[in-house]
Amino acid sequence: IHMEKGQKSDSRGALIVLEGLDRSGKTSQSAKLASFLAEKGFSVESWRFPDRKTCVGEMISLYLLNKSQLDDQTIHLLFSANRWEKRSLMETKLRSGVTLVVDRYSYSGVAFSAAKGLDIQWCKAPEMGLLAPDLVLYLDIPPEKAAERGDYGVERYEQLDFQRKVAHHYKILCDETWKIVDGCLPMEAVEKQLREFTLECVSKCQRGEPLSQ
Ligand code: DGP
Ligand code: NA
Ligand code: NA
Repeated sequence: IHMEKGQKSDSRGALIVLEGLDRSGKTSQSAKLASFLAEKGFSVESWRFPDRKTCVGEMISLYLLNKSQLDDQTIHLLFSANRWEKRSLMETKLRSGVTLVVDRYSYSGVAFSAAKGLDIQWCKAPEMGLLAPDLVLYLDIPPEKAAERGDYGVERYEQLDFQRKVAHHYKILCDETWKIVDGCLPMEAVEKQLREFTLECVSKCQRGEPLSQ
């Protein structure tokens, strides 16, 4: 969607997505990034997908905890539905000037399902029409390094061989909206790079860059 003529198009929020393998540090970095923006005086919210609190999200959570079995196509569509059920709220927030820092989005949807061998175009189809991020921050970490981090292996997808395949598919999805940050750097260095890319993006959106799908 593009802003209609005559509509005030300045100062919409930015849609900033963090992506990466499990244990890449996304979750703590998203939280830090959101607090940084809040301290700077931006109106900001921290979101994550899957959102396990909705009905669809509860089904996803049971699946991830190996408490339910679903075939690959079914869980794929549930993850996608979980993003769709938040789409209109997401648009309202962005248009009202709230920047969203989102831990995982459609790229996780495609990379994780394609890693199971599903056709990549089939995987992308249900994501079409969701809002396009203004910036994707990819925390790049070798799967072997991630596997050494605490609590690894608790959930379904935290298996080294599988995460190697996910990493491969993320590399295929990478485009010009992505900024790749070395997730093996010290936390503060990662934080600094994420802040720089984010500030650049946020000011662009404030200048009236339209939202797109
Ligand atoms: P997280 O709460 O960020 O740890 O994510 C839970 C797990 O679900 C993690 O292994 C990544 C995976 N995941 C996130 N989004 C999707 C998705 O859309 N599709 C699939 N198949 N997996 C996803
Ligand atoms: Na995880
Ligand atoms: Na996470």
